Amino acid sequence: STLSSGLRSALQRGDFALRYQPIVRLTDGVPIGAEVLLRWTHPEHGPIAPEIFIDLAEELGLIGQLGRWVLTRGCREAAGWYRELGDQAPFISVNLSARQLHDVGLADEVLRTLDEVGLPAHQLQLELTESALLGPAQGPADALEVLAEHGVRVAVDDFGTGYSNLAYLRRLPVRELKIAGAFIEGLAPGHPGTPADRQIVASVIALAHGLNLTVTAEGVETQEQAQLLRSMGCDHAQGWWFARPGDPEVISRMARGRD
Ligand code: G
Ligand code: G
Ligand code: MN
Ligand code: NA
Repeated sequence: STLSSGLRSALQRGDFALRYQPIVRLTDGVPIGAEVLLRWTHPEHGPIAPEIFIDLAEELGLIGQLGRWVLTRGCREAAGWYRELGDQAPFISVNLSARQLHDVGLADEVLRTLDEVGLPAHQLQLELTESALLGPAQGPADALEVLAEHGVRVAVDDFGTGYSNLAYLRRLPVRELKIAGAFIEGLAPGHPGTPADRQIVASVIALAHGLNLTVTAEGVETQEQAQLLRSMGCDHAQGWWFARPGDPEVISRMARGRD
């Protein structure tokens, strides 16, 4: 079958998988959060990259339905962590596309979902790219304001890879910057990108802290990168060095301190 018809029937059956990747505090390695990452395996074509099927879902007008599925499942999982661990539980970090942000019902839908599954708002983080946050649209800005007032965390995903217009940081209730993995890759000693990447990463950390935001480094693959980031004052990190995206039980086990 085609990708489109495959995606439609997968949505009818809820035939997707979610992987969870810990976001750790660099000072002590404690998992303070987990990013939820959507996966889809087409029955004939095998695993499809999220960039491809999420774009397709947007084109087909299915992103609302798919996004609700991810949000509900992710929040339900996190509600389980919260029931067990209370405020020690990791928050859940959900990616939202620009299209989802511009959906007029977003704030109501998110708040209703939190209520339904019994997850406090401060246990949810929404990740938005710079390009999604740019532009003058008042509706999405108001939705983020409402969500932030309830305690939902807003993070800028892939920070540094969008446009260099930072004005949105002044007018939106952003709590955290996530440094794109592309900049972290170059932190390895001997890597050709080292001097520039180190300067960029240091500047993003300074910018974040200057604005009272926390900062997460993504795509941390080595111990050297983790140590360097820690010494640079970066707050949080995620990447294969800590854990690959995996089963939700890995997160709860880490959070209980058994790992
Ligand atoms: O593991 P990784 O290949 O999942 O993710 C690739 C890209 O897909 C990333 O940019 C990530 O933000 C995005 N992505 C993963 N899961 C979701 C999701 O549930 N919703 C949206 N909008 N993007 C997602
Ligand atoms: O755009 P976003 O930051 O949401 O995408 C996260 C993507 O990064 C996912 O595709 C996830 O699988 C991937 N990822 C997570 N950790 C690592 C890592 O250490 N190295 C690399 N190369 N990719 C990673
Ligand atoms: Mn992300
Ligand atoms: Na990112």
